Amino acid sequence: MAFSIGIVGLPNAGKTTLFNALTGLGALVATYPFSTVEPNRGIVPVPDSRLQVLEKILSPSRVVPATVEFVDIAGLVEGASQGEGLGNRFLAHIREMDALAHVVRCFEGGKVPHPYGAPDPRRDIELVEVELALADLETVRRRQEKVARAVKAGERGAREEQEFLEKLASHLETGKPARSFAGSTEERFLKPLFLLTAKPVVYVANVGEDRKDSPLVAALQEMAVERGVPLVVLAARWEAELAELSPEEQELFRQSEGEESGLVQLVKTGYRLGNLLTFFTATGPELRAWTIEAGTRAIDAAAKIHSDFAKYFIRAEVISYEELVRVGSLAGAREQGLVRIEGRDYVVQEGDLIHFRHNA
Ligand SMILES: Nc1nc2c(ncn2[C@@H]2O[C@H](COP(=O)(O)OP(=O)(O)O)[C@@H](O)[C@H]2O)c(=O)[nH]1
Ligand SMILES: [Mg+2]
Repeated sequence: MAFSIGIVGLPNAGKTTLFNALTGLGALVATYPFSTVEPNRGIVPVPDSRLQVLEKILSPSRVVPATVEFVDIAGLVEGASQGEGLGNRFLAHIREMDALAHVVRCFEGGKVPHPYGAPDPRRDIELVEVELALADLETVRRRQEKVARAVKAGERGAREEQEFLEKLASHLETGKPARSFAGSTEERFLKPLFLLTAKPVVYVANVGEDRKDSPLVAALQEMAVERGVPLVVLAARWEAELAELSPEEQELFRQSEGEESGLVQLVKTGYRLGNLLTFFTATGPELRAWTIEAGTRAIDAAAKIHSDFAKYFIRAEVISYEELVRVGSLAGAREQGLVRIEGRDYVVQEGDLIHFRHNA
């Protein structure tokens, strides 16, 4: 399953515009067109310049980048945590996500009404986070009832969990997200709750064109730093318009921008939220980037490609991206003994190029 990032935010923040802009990214990363699973779900290639370098060295006939899934989650209204409006469905959608991209409106835009008058990043973020924190509070309360019974029954560890839940509940009651809860070191109690506000998040400042230095962005920046949340600044409408041009035209516009586009930064940042890493395979004609969680063993990485690769696993032949690039050819690397033989328990590293030997 792809790593999925839910786009959340107040109405008219630019969520759908951003989603549409992301659909254009497929055109920029050759050979992997953006594909829409449902109207609001799309698979987006992760831009990775290493693929172009490897392509030169290995001359594959096909290149397949890693992907992430973005989901445009509409339906937030005040009271969503109480099941108002589309509240319940909204919360259920968020629960399925691995991470969140929280779009915050930083464009004034006279014609586009703001649900609370005018944009105010701090208040706007808090409105969304409070709704999510309240929904989490419900979850914690339900768990507290169970644990109270376990404490009565004298179950081991129940008292400890009870204390943890009490502190967590008071934290959420103030509208703060679980991810900023100091006690979240208690992973074993926190994780099974699947709280919405424990999910990693990136803030997205949606600015009007050429307004990357507005006071609204400055306010959001301050908040992001306070909370240790990464921030990406982009102009969703401009990006969405670019997305409709041909890849060549897009390149021209982007070159004149001179920096990595906000959209690319967002995909990369979203990917990083997942504690994920990328390894490569070059089997037959295909060069491909794969996504795994950091700490994954070779045998589990093999299973990701095909369950038979794991079942009939013999060994992994591994070279790091840096070493391969330094030597400049796979044959050369082999001659120099730089292609390592690793067993099933080898922990895959970022940028490894792996050839799995198996007798499937
Ligand atoms: N002026 C301006 N309008 C924008 C910008 N981004 C989005 N919009 C407009 O704001 C309105 C709401 O955007 P939409 O993406 O539908 O918001 P959503 O409700 O969060 O999905 C649309 O009319 C967009 O064209 C922007 O950067 N500047
Ligand atoms: Mg929308």
